[in-house]
Amino acid sequence: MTELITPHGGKLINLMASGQEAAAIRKDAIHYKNLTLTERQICDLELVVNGTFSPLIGFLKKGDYQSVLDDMSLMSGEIWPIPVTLDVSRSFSETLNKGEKIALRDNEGVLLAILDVSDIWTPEKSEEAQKVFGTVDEKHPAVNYLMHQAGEVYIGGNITGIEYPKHYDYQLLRHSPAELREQFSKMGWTKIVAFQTRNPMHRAHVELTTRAAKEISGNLLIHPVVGMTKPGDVDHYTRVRCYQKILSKYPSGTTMMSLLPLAMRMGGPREALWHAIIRKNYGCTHLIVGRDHAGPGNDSNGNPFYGPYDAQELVVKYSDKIGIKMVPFKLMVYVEDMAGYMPVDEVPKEASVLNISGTELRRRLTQGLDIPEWFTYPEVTVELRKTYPPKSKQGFTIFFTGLSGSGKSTIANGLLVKLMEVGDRPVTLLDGDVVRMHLSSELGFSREHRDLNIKRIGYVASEITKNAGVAICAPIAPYEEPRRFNRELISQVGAYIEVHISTSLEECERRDVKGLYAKARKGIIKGFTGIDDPYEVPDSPELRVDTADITQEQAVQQVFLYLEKEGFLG
Ligand code: PPS
Repeated sequence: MTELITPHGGKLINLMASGQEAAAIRKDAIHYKNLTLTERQICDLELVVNGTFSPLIGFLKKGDYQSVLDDMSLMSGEIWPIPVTLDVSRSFSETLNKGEKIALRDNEGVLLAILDVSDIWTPEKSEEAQKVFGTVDEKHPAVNYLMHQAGEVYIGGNITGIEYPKHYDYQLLRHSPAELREQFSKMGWTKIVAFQTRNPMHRAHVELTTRAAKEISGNLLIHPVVGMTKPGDVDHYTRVRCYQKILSKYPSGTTMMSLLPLAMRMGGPREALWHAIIRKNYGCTHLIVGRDHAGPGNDSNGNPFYGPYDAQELVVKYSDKIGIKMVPFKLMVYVEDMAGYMPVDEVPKEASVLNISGTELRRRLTQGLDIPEWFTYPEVTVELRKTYPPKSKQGFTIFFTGLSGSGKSTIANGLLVKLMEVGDRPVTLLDGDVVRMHLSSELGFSREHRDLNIKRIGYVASEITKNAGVAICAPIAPYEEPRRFNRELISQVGAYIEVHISTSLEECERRDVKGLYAKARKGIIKGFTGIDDPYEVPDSPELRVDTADITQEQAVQQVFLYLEKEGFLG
């Protein structure tokens, strides 16, 4: 461990072993127990090792943990508001002894660090939730994580870093605290205000950050979080492309950007204080804290988890003690008459004010509607439109389900041709028989095998959908559970449209194109859907089509018109 003292931000810890030490430790580590870290633990580890979390020198030990919960400080008295803990399963914890070393690895087995286990304990999770986040409501993302994803047992101890987690994205935009302090020093920046963000930036943010830098007569650090943010946030690739466009809007030489691989907790006031300590460690002198800083939205009763200015109050209270000042900001709104932005509390009473919320922005993007220039820069809109294309350009999966002989394949083939005629997206047909030949050739028709078959189809369809293509699937898919699974998977990356081909068993059996019903009735084929294996009728498909009394062309038209009505066709 080294401690660096610089004019920027005081003491800074670095837990990375030197090359020689690391080589020796790697040899010993083959005898240690291994722990594969989760995504969040890897974020935490990187920031403990590189000094972002100074004065921490490992994952919290039991005494420090309790002190953080009760007093927002370590046992040494230094302010620390968020428990940075290493959670593991009970079964793993039972193999451990205090005093042993364990190897912390990423999911490819790369050795990242060694932990000297000094404490092993079972935390009272609801106490932690209540004391740190002020609630046990599982709608709070960090409470939800704590209750449902975090392991039952915590292990605390000091860390020795061996290798930083690999980042293949934006390497030149990532800095350790020491590197950033060094850069500030080179540029002669002495007063630096940091702007923390997990969202794309627009004109209001540029206005706000410019005012903040002027207010302190200093420079600006755009410091976006690219580790883990709130589920559902705009992905960091899109955001970084937007930030890069935004950077050109500041007077040259005044502003720089660095990416922070922090795993946010959305912990409101305590998190704001954490953000302030982190920025102090990066050599900043000020942090902008706006309205509802690091707020997780509303609780189960529809009320905000934190008051809009709770975070500002807490940061101000501890500002002197932690050694960084706050630049508070109110919500910035666009005042039409003045053709400019101003803090909401400074707007003259009679003036008309404009604002576009994140939700409204998403709506406009997915419907291909105008994004006004008073709100954001055209270059930013172009980047956002790449990630949120209008429905007519998004990928989708159309999932036919129904009995053998119900007409699924015929309609799927007809629809394939219709969509090829339109020609605006690549289309892939995953027909039941074809999938069974190429993707699931080793599978039979047991429940287990059918589930596997349907989930494989769902996986392929989700990849096609994610990449803006159309996947047409046409298996029997007789069971509800794998259908629901696919719907959930695919809905995250595009639209999912379930079409139940509801042609009756009698009609399918009457057609018996392949002669399989006859065989099933005679018991030559066992476990045949509709005969001696169930078909669970979908409760609420997007569309139901019965092919008994209509032509094949009419059936295809029904599906095609549905797609048109819902805005999937240009
Ligand atoms: S499933 O349940 O979704 O995995 O079935 P799927 O992959 O669509 O395969 C159905 C085709 O396999 C033939 N076949 C059977 N179907 C149902 N039950 C049993 N036991 C069975 N054995 C073989 C049948 O020809 C199905 O094709 P389609 O096109 O649906 O008629």
